[in-house]
Amino acid sequence: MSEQKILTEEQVNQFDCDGSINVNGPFTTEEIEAVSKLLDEMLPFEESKKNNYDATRVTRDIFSKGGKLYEFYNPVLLNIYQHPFFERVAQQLLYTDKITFNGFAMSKTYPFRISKKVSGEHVDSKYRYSEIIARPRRIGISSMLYLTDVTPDRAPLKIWPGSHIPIGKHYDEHPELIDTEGSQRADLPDHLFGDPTIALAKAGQVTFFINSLLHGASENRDIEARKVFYLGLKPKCLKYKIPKRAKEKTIIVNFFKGMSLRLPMNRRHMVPEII
Ligand SMILES: O=C(O)CCC(=O)C(=O)O
Ligand SMILES: [Fe+2]
Repeated sequence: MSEQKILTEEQVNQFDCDGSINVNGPFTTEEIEAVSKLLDEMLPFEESKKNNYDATRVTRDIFSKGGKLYEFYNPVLLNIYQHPFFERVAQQLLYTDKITFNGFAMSKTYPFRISKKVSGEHVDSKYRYSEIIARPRRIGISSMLYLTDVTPDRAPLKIWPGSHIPIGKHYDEHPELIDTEGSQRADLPDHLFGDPTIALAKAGQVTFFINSLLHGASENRDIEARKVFYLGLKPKCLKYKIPKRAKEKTIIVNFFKGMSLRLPMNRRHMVPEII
């Protein structure tokens, strides 16, 4: 295990119980502002013609929603995701030295008055409890780097602490329900998950959470947009899963090949192998 530990034992334990933690990131105000400015250019407000379009959350990612993969090669973004901070934290949370990227996204959540709907309550992936408690864990985790402060009004992420545990036990009993997709709350077992908490943060902080934790977006009732850069991480030994809604597998393979060439030599081990 790496010498340089970022999280305290309490934080690691909290992640174990709650399925999420919020921590201080390593970036300077200038670095955060540079990404924030870039997101304004990359994610301008677009009125969609589709009725069900989620206008609160204009996102380009590698899996869907009109993602333009080359945008993630932007040096300002590369400077962020190549930072060893994410790898070091994931090493502690997943109990392995060998970590790879597991997905990229960015979002700008516009104020409610110009939005149509927010993303519902869901899990991003389905994991068995046995996979969560395995060492290394056999799960993916997400990190959300906040580029703006997140106040109660400014679309904080809603999280149901500890919900990954009953959800994981459900999938231990029903492994036939597991696929490469997430699930909406309505399709999860009828369990009392209790009240959600909201993830408040300062710009530059990072929320890490288990992809099978029940969570959801909330409305932005503020006047400023909320901006986030998302980085998925996984243990190297866990297969990179290409979701059904992804375009061609070769597009993803080529995206990561191009990323490898752009990363500094000593960061290339973070690129996942796609098989
Ligand atoms: O950004 C948020 O507040 C929630 C986003 C989310 O849960 C997702 O995209 O899967
Ligand atoms: Fe999600």
